[in-house]
Amino acid sequence: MGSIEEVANLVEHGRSKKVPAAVQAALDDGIDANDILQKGMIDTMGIVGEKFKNNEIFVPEMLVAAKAMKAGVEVLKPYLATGAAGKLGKVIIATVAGDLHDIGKNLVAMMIESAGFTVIDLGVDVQIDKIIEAVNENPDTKIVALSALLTTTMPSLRDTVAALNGAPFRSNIKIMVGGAPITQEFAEEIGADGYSEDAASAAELAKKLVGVA
Ligand code: B1M
Repeated sequence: MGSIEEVANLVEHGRSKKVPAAVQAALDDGIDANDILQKGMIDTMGIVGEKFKNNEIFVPEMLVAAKAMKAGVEVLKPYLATGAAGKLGKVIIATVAGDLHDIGKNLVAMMIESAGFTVIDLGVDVQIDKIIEAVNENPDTKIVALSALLTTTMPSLRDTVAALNGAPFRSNIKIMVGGAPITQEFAEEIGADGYSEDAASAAELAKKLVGVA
């Protein structure tokens, strides 16, 4: 019998090898993929983060939990993806310089892709020059999507958006930002075109920014 509790327990304790089978068992028992993602994985990472903050666990435990979640997301992917990829244009996505967190960014990339965009994922800790270069190499880019997960990398997000705002191609692209410490207010303050709180609303926002929603 599969259950969300089992997935959550395995993710929390970083049991990467066991997570895929537990996710599959939950799916086979008819549990909704979005519930497995939210309650079994995203909420669990919240618990992991709290334990880290309280010095109950340390960076290695956070890292193995992240790896376990990634292994689970791989199984969920086909159940979460819906649309035909590519039709709505190109999105360049990155986690900003200094920031190594990629789970949220990967989920956003997956949802945007399944909404119908082609996603170019530049990865984590991406320097400003690399993002500018990627847009120059892909002049048909519609959106640059930037993720920041640390309060200490919010200035990096600000600098990246400022650089994009000063680039000659600015009028051809939209900039969207997100990540746990980011707010609508901060997004507006740094001159981004849009902010969204989670991966599902990021896909909606992307469509809105290109005028199809
Ligand atoms: Co780090 N970490 N971490 N960490 N980590 C947090 C973020 C933290 C909140 C934990 C805590 O203290 N409670 C804390 C930040 C505190 C702060 O900023 N004030 C923290 C810290 C302190 C650190 C280090 C500094 C620890 C250290 O070394 N002492 C260090 C920094 C490294 C660096 O980046 N330079 C560090 C390292 C790591 C690991 C590498 C070990 C690992 C990341 C592995 C990986 O990503 N491959 C890790 C992890 C796993 C976490 C927690 C536990 C989980 C993050 C996560 O994946 N969440 C995290 C605690 C937490 O989040 N509660 C924590 C699940 C994910 C689905 O959520 O990323 O928020 P999230 O994405 C969401 C939304 O934010 C949004 O949609 C996503 C899906 O719904 N979203 C967007 C994200 N990007 C978006 C873009 C958009 C729109 C929406 O548009 C473009």
